Amino acid sequence: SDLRVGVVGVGVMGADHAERVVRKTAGARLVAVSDPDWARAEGLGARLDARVVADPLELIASNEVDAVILASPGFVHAEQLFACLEHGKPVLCEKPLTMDAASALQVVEREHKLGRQLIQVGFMRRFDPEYAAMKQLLDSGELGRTLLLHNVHRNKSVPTTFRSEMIVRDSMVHEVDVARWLFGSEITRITVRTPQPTSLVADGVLDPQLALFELANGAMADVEVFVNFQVGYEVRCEAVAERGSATIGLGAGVFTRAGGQWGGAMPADFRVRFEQAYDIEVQRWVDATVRGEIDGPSAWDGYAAAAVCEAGLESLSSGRPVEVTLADRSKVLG
Ligand code: ISE
Repeated sequence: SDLRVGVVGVGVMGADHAERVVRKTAGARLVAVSDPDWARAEGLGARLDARVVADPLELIASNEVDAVILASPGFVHAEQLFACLEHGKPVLCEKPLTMDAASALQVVEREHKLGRQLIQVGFMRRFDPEYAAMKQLLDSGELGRTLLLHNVHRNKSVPTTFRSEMIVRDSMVHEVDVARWLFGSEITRITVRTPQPTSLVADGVLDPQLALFELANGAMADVEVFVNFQVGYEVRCEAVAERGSATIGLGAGVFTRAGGQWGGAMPADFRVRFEQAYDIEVQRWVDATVRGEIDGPSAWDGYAAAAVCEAGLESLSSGRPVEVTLADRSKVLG
């Protein structure tokens, strides 16, 4: 029988996942949704034929729910993750795992005590066919050792509530995971600097931001995150290796040349650019959950990203490099 999925938080991402479970995901069905905005939850529940549960912890505890997708804001993830662990519910938790390293490490330790992996973190770029192909090429050794990553991560625009810290914790966090995953190495130092901000942003928000990640294996990654780019949604990555480079994110669909112009269309937002990645991520998560073995980005991946972002926030305010100190993985995970 189908995996009965509940979605907590039905804003932009949660509603997209709820639709995905109903319309595109084999072996799963949507049974319940929860959101503080009752009207929003009710509208979606009616449209997708799912029960509306006011209290997210009640949805998580419900014996009608086998697995949970957490698409609530980061500041309520810790409490909801502990509830998923307490009730033994496999959970796909949208990034960030939690708001800081300490709470993220608590989640890792609490899950480890259970003796089985229940948490997958929504680092969906690992499932994007372009990123997956790049990793395969780099891992093949054909280009030699990878030395550098150059990342560009642009949103067309974000709500005025999107502050400087969220640019690190909600957006740059993807490049933190991409760097850890492509290099297979931890980030040991982060520096975040900002130019004179764009005038097209709410007062006081430092946008764009430039970051430098230094990794334990000696490699480096630089990132431009610009969340009010105005033109469209654009995520590019170039890996520079000893005998060549690989670039993804140029996919502009059909390139046209007409009327003295050339170019292609840009997607409006991440749900369009990464639709396939989200589809693959959720299908793979359902299949793994049904098999009883979560094999996607782990709570440790979420913790490591939270620790790098916490150091990134410190560097954002000081403008100076900040060392990233992780717990001893062999001690924590035994
Ligand atoms: C959003 O939460 C995402 O995860 C998108 O991938 C990212 O591009 C966007 O900036 C975030 O707000």
